[in-house]
Amino acid sequence: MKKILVTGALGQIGSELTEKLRSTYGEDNVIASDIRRPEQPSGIFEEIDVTKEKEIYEISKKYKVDTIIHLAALLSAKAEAFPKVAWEINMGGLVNALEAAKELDLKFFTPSSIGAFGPSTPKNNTPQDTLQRPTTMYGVNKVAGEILCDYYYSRFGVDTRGVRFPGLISYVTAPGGGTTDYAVEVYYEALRSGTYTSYIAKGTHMDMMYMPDALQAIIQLMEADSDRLKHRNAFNITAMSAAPEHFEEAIRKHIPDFTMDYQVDPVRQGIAESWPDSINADAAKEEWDFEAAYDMDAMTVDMLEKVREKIKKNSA
Ligand code: AKB
Repeated sequence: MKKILVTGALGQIGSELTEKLRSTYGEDNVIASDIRRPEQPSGIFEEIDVTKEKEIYEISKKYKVDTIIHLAALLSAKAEAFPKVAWEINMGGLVNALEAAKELDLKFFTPSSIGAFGPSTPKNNTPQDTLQRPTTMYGVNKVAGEILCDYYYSRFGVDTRGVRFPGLISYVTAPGGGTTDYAVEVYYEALRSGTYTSYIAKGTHMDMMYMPDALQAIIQLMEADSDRLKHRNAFNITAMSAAPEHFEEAIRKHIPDFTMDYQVDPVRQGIAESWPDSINADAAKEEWDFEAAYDMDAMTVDMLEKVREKIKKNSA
């Protein structure tokens, strides 16, 4: 990768990825884009509505990029509330981005998710290649997106690559409309009020990952030797399988009085239950050497420190 366009650059992944790419590949070699302008602009930014057929193409051409990292998407809970809009953004945006990559001969990354699996998928140690019949609109978009990206690779030779992200935990930009968002909220509430009410039930396991590992995964996969890749769209990756009580336990090591109770949201609980409890990420390790650096305890130490600083700064 030398010159990169990021769509959805103001989102949870995009805001941090853009900074990391700029420090790795050079400030002027990363074009951030989103549907709205940032409040505090820094670096090159372009407004792009991914659902407009030619906008990704025009901006990619204007800056002569060699890679598109397409992140613009609606997450699972939001997509369940607005399925038709989700289809338009998640699938319409993806096909426009893939067309730009095809026309301009660009490398291409877009994330899939553990949401690409469904209730009939093996729940534990979910294999890389397995049954995928998701029961959510987000899952339908993700599995269709994986197949579409593979199609652009085999039919048109576009160098498409992707990972199935687990729930991502970060302190810079809040996730919006996901099922795994509780795993971010819990840290803020632990520090603000010492208590958190989880909308996901005790004992509900999902794969999770700290954002630095997720960013590393994107860069490592995009820089991986193409000849080693037997899979493309998309690789299972994970750092931990966790339920709400595991966050409670880890936070209590630092905030002993922290308490957690439960008020389950049936929609997000239903989505969570349709996803795997733990996925197998051997293919990512074998084909491009991916291994997460942060486990629950290391992530919790860092999250509490960073969120504490943020709360202090915002209240100053
Ligand atoms: C969501 O909860 O929708 C996302 C995801 C796992 O894809 N965080």
